[in-house]
Amino acid sequence: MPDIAAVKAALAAQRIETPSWGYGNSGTRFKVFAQQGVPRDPYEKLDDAARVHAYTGVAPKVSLHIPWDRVDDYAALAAYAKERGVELGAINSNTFQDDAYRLGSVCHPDPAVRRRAVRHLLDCVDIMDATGSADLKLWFADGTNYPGQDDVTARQERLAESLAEVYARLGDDQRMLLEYKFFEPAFYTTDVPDWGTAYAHCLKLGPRARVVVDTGHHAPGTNVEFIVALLLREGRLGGFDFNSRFYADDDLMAGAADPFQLFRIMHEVVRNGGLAPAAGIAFMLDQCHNVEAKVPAVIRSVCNVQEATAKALLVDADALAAAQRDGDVLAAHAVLMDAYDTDVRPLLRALREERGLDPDPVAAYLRSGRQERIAAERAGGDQAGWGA
Ligand code: PSV
Ligand code: MN
Ligand code: MN
Repeated sequence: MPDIAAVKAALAAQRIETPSWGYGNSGTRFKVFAQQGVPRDPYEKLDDAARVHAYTGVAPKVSLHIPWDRVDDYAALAAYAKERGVELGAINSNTFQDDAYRLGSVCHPDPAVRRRAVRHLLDCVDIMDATGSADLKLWFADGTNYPGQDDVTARQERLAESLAEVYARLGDDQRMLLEYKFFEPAFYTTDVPDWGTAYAHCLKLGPRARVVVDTGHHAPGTNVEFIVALLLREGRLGGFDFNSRFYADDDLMAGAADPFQLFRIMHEVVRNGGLAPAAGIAFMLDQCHNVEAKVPAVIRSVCNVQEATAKALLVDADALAAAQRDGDVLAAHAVLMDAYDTDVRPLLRALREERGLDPDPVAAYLRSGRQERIAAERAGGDQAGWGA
């Protein structure tokens, strides 16, 4: 049976990174519903993220999105984060909102547009130098809508060339994390549609290029945990963008739609050594809270990832290996389900109390009165970035 002290130590050591854009107003292409008290600038986003860390104890990093989080002085922003007990995490690029990118960015047929996109990615690396961020996270909206619109192979070549230029600019301690997504906004071909395409590019680039698995970026029925196991085995899993999907890229709270899938993913992470810091797996959230209150939603998501991790840590690895060796299908499945069916909330409550935290982070935040305070103080809060 797993040693509970070791399980607790692993849970206390896990780091979950929250996205700056999760704190801002967001919505669908139909409507952005403004909420009271949302941050008016990147500094206030960090204030919110710092509260999430204060209540959960495991969310000390914040991903930025450029240019949504544009400031004059990134070193000052990093210092501000530090003062509040958090640090800046992955820098997310944005090559999908300029008019110039109608036919793509790094895969665009026009070299001038590609140059503009690469310039932006290089600027993001400059920002990483200033903030001390280790990861450049790339998601490209590139693709085509109609058969024949562009040459699929030529687009791959342009992509490879662009990525190589950016990769060459990275420092020794910096990584490139390449995200894939099977469709949207392009509907016919997408230039990085799946893990295999991302992996092929990463392999050519070098060891500091790794794949990001955004849990919302797969076709229904895709076995995401298999992809996770495979990438871990190859040493090319860079991290996760956790969120939930019911239909497409829904960006709902992690663990809300399919907690069992999140458990299965975390089981592969634990089984394959992905929790160890040396594995270099970034556990990030990539979510938008369109209709629910934002800070408590991020806290809840962090707790959901913790719960899935706790259950995965409770899998009796010896019993599982023995049952698998014996070819005992039912016993092996039962070992996994025993862990999944365990109510880990008491364990997590105890862990938080041992660490001087409130056992119920969402309730503690809501009780604090901060939500009402920021609603009164922050007039005219900003959008996460859509339309920025
Ligand atoms: C768009 O699909 C997306 O949700 C990607 O997952 C990125 O990670 C995120 O936006 C931020 O650019
Ligand atoms: Mn993502
Ligand atoms: Mn997405």
